[in-house]
Amino acid sequence: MRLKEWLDAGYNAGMGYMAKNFEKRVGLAELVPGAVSVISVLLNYYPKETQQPGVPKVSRYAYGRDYHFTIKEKLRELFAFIKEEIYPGLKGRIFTDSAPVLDRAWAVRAGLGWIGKNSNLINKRWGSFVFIGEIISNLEIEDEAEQVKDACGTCTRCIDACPTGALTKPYTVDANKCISYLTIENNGDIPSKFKGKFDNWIFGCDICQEVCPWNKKAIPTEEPDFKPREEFLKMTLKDWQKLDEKRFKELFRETPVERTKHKGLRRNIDFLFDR
Ligand code: B12
Ligand code: SF4
Ligand code: SF4
Repeated sequence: MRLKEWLDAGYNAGMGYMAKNFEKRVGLAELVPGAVSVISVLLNYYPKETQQPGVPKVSRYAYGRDYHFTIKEKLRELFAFIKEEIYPGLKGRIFTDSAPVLDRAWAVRAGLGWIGKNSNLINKRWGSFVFIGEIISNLEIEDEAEQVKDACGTCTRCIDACPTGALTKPYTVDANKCISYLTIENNGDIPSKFKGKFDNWIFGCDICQEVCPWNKKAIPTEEPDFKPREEFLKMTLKDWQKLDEKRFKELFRETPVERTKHKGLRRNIDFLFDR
C-alpha cells in the first residue's frame, strides 16, 4: 500500500497529521457511516496572470481566494442539488484537502486522470493545475468509471527539473526535500543545504508542473474567486524585500498564503536573500 510505504519512509516530514486516522483514510464507511460512493470533482485554477519577472514567486494555486472556501461552497451546492433532484435520502460529507481523504487516489478511481511521475493528478484536457474535492455519501452509483491509463510514458522532465531532488523516484515526493513543504508546512528553519536551490520560490513550488508537457495547453481558469489581486501582481523585488505584517495582511487576506503568517513568509523571503 503506497501511503503506508510513504509514511514508513518518513516522507511526510513534519506533517504528523498524515499518519493519523490511517484506517479512516483508506476505508469509506469508517470515514462516513453508511457511505457507498465517492463523487470526485476537479476545479481548474490555472491563472492567466503572472507575477513581475524576477520577483520571489508564489505558486499559482495561492494566487486567489483560498480554494478550501470556494470548493466547499460549490460542493455544498452540488450536494443540495442531488438531494433535491435525485435522491432525497442523501446523507454524506464533502471534502477537499482534508487529511483523512486521499484526494488523488479517489480522482483516479473516478476516471478523472492519472497520477504523474511528479505525483500530481493529471487530466488529459485540463492538465494538473486543478484542485480535487469529493462528496462521500450513501448515493448508490452503479457504473464504475472508466480508468485513465498512465500517459507519462518515458518522460522524466519533472524528476530532472526538481531543484532539490524531492522526487526521489517516479511518483514519490519526499516532503523533507520539497520546496512546497519547506516553505509552507514546515514550522522550523529551512535547512541551509537548500541555499541557492529554491529558484526564487517563497510559497509552494510549481516547477514539476511547469515542465510537464500535459500543462503546455493549460486553459486559464474562469473562476472569479481565483483572480489575483492587482497589488499582488504588481509587486516589485523591493516591495517583497520590505514586506511587513500590515502589508502582508492587506495582500493575502483569505488566500492560501495566510497559512504561513507573515513570520513564515518573511523567513522564506529572507532565505532567498540572506547569505
Ligand atoms: C500532504 C500533501 C502535500 C505534501 C506531500 C506531497 C505528496 N506528493 O504527497 C506537500 C506539502 C509536499 C504537498 C505539496 C503540493 N501539493 Co499537496 N497535498 C497533500 C495532501 C494533504 C495529502 C497527499 C498525500 O496523501 N500524500 C501521501 C501520498 C502517499 O499520497 P498520494 O500522493 O496522494 O498517493 C495516493 C494515490 O494517489 C495513489 N498513488 C500515488 N502514486 C501512484 C502511482 C500509481 C502508478 C498509482 C496507480 C497510484 C498512485 O496511492 C496513494 C494512496 O496510497 C493532499 C490533499 C489530500 N487530502 O489528498 C494535497 C494535494 C495532493 N496537494 C495539492 C497541491 C496543489 C500541491 C502542490 C502543487 C502545491 C504547490 N504548488 O506547492 C504541491 C505539489 C508537490 C508534488 N509534486 O506533489 C493538490 C494536488 C492536485 C493535483 N492535481 O494532484 C491536493 C490533492 C490538494 C487538493 N485537494 O487539491 N502536498
Ligand atoms: S514542488 Fe518543486 S520541490 Fe516539490 S517535487 Fe515539485 S519541483 Fe520538486
Ligand atoms: S513531466 Fe513527464 S513524467 Fe512528469 S508528470 Fe509530466 S508527463 Fe509525467
